[in-house]
Amino acid sequence: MFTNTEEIQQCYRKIEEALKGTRRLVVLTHDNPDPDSVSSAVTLSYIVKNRFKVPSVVRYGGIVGRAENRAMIRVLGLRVALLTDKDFKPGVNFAMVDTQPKTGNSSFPKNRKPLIVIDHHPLRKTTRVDFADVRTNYGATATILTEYLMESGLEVPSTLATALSYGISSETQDLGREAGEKDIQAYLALFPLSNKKILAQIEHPRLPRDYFVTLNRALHHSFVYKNAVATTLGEVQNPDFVPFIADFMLRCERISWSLCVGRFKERIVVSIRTTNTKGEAGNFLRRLIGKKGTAGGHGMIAGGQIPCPTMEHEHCTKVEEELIQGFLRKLGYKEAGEMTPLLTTEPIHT
Ligand SMILES: [Mn+2]
Repeated sequence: MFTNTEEIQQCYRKIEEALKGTRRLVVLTHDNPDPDSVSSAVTLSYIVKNRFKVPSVVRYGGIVGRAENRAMIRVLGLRVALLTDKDFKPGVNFAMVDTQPKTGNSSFPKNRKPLIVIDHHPLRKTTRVDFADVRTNYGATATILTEYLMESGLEVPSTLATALSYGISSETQDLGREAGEKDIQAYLALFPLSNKKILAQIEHPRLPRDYFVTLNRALHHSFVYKNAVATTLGEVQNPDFVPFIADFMLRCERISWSLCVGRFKERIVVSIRTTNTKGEAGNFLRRLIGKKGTAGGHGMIAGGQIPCPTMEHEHCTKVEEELIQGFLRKLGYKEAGEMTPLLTTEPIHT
């Protein structure tokens, strides 16, 4: 069912070796962490503490924005905190989950080397690390950590099972997006151990007013061209709105590519989603953003950011406009200027 026991045990030996001399391990998620990275981080931290007896904490950068993600941390009482300068003490080493150094989506200093990387995004040439376990055929990093947990010989706390099962289901849209046999097996192993009432609370959280404000703005600032939709959100209260809206717009009939941009703290945040399983969204967005910023992702989902230090309105608008035009051109459209509003009063021809 899982990656075979021997393989995982071998990984455990390498981790043990890498951890020698470490007084404390900080497990870092990517910025604005999603359930996949939070559940992976708390699981790795649990294993390091209990199997290797090395003190460990979980840290993130950015903010936890999405209501479901906040609910997950609150309801499960997960101990995660913002990364600060105080975390960089002598004897402290770092692990990164669901991300790698220098990808532009984490707060890990560029001049440091982490000890451990566990991820399902393609291994970067620039990734220098003592132990890397990168499996791009996995739909979620949480699936990799589930395998570690199940082979750890440790008790599987319901909290972790619940977190990981939500990590897998949210990352793969209920096992429908980029999920493989491994993800399904991990989910099935976790489900009996997870707390269903808590899962329901996480999946259906109360929503803040700005959620509705942003949704309204998104609907009025979405434009369609053939099978593509582009949404400009302007300034957002939290950057998680950008991927959320990109996902939401992709649900529109006949749409197979969705681009959403928003402005948050001196950067333009970009998300791309596609229904095309061979869409290579990560590469698509990396090429689209080019040297202007950073981007990453995998087959059907991608995210990136472009720094805009002054955040001058006209400048941002121009950058966003170029992104949208580039998006349509990369999809093979030439006359990209003629997008029509999503909320049109014109009759829709099908
Ligand atoms: Mn992930």
